[in-house]
Amino acid sequence: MKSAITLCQVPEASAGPFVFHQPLVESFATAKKLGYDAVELFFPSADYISVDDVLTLANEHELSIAAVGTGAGMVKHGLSLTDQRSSIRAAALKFILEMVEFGGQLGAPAILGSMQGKWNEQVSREQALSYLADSLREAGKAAAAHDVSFIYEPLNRYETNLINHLAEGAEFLKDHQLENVVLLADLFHMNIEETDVAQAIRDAANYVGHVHFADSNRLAMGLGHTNPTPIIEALKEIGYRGYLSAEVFPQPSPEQCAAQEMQAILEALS
Ligand code: LER
Ligand code: MN
Repeated sequence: MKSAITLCQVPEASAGPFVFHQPLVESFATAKKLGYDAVELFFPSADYISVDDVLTLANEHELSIAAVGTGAGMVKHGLSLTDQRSSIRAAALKFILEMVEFGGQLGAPAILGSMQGKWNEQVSREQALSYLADSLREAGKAAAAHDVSFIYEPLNRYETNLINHLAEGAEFLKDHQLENVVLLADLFHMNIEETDVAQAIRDAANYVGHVHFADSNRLAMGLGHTNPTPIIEALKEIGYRGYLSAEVFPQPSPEQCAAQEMQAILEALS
């Protein structure tokens, strides 16, 4: 398993669970200094910075790009893949596919989190899940052209009412035969929703493609009450070789948070 840390350049998400909000050069340098293997990027859109400029930063600091988030499509542009308006759904899918292209050129998968939206009085659960499946199919196909997966993230009940558990996510991907789409195990969401986080990981073994390594309170691992040991054992057991990515609140400070998370990752993997 490898380590990654989140870098956010979206002002609308300045209070979100992302560690570094500083200029990219500074953030890349600190991530490298603290021993991270990779960074996970949260940008306002796919044209925020050129692929070449990101590659230059990555090469200079010997960091990989673990993944690119798409949440700005929701928090900045108000887009959702399950919106009742077809124009918004189309714009949402366009945004996601642009992020898939951007990430793909960096060898990184894109993540669908908050842009999955919610079902409501205007859009039934069945209809919303059908929209979601159609978009995941497109995104999986587009990602395959770059030899990366597309990552779908079940969220906790306060963020979506579509899919809250890893098992439901795995079943959804299987039932709809969604190729090249994997699941994100965000330990914060799972702490709220799963009966047993480690067992949920084992049960979704073939689908786990990325991990947000957050403690129960969404602080760096070690600052809440999650015991990471059985979770790491489960990840080892299923042969997970991807990232443990620090999508956590930058407390008590971004640097202290990043150092704490790195220490927890090193302990977990030792
Ligand atoms: C995104 O990875 C995520 O976990 C969401 O909770 C962000 O709102
Ligand atoms: Mn997450």
